Amino acid sequence: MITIHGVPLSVHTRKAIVTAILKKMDYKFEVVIPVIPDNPPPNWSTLSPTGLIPAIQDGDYTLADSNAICLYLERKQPTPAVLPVDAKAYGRTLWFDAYAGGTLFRHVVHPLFHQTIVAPNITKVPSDKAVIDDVLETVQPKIFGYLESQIDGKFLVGNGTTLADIAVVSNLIVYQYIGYRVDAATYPKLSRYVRDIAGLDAFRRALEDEKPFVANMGLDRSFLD
Ligand SMILES: N[C@@H](CCC(=O)N[C@@H](CS)C(=O)NCC(=O)O)C(=O)O
Repeated sequence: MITIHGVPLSVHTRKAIVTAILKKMDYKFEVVIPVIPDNPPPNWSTLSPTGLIPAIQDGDYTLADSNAICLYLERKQPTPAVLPVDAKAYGRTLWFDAYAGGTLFRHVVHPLFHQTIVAPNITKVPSDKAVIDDVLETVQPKIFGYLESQIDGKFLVGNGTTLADIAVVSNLIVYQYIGYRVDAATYPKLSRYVRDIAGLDAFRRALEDEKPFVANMGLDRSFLD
């Protein structure tokens, strides 16, 4: 059985969890919270050379990085596939996974999560309102506008769930956990898309398992009601 190390409500850990659930792979979970000093286990730098979550263990094999992990799971359990066979669809899927991690997470979700949750609650530093305002007013509109322009149907790529949906929606769940909403008037396709993908069985199960962590951190789960 695979062990997934991380926090279930983290953007990148959820990617590994949803992929494992979709593929009906057995996994167990070990909580590692890198932002809490001394929380990671002693062998953490071996499991995750970057120190980031998630990392997995499969027997004596270890692997870090959500993208590497999801591609590993895809090879280990090819069906149902989260990567399309068609070359263009495959490329588009990898593009959205990269965009989700390198742009949506890095420039929107991570700074908002850091300023609203980590700074005031964990590192005990006041939130920087200027950073939050810049993300919401300048950065986010371009990114959400781009995603809105790319949605044409239930899924980002083709007719089924791919790593693109898992990566993008995993980000937008955390975005909503911290109290923000994808405005349906400005982004009607994106708002509907997130709701639909978060309602898929694999996401629902992952989100159900996150409940205790969400409650413990005082996050906002009302968008899932
Ligand atoms: N490229 C990495 C990014 C992982 C990442 O940024 N994880 C975040 C949580 S979602 C983390 O570990 N943050 C803790 C920290 O920054 O110390 C992946 O896809 O796994």
